[in-house]
Amino acid sequence: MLRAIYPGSFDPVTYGHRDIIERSSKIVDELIVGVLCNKAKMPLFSVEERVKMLNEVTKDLKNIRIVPFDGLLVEFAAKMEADLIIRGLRAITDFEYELQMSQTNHKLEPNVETMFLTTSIEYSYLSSTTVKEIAAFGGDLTQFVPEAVAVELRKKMSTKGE
Ligand code: COD
Repeated sequence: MLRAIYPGSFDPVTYGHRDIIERSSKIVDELIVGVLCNKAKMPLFSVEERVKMLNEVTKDLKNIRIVPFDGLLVEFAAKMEADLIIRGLRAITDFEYELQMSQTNHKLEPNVETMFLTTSIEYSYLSSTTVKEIAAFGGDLTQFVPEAVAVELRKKMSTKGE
């Protein structure tokens, strides 16, 4: 039984994340999508909102669990009895951060390996940050996030600053 964790902020989940989730779910027996609670990161969406959107956009996938976490990723991985951490790699700019993170995690917990999936070409430019910026200026979100997420983004932007 191979169990992996795909951790992230998912603020909000994009088609890029969804693609990594779907591809990973075919490699492992169970995939736990770990959603970081950390309020210090000042996310646009609460952890409950991010979990809800992730549940919605992965409802067609069978071997997935969406679980919020706080604290160290390796401690969460140990608690979940995961064998692997999965991360997505877009451009070379991701590499330095990901290398440092995987090496730190390996020092902290040598039993958990990190595996990288390279982005699909059509999503290589896509990030939650870009999506939030497009939403803030009322741009078309169709190519970037599933409709359920676009609805939540539009709602959030219209109430922001109220
Ligand atoms: N295509 C492919 N992959 C993508 C795309 C895309 N278009 N967009 C994002 N991704 C990948 C990212 O590269 C990443 O692997 C994953 O999806 C999630 O991305 P984000 O941006 O939602 O999440 P991050 O990178 O902010 O998540 C960071 C963590 C929450 C994993 C990290 O901060 C963490 O582990 N925190 C806990 C504290 C801890 O243990 N710290 C020590 C680690 S060194």
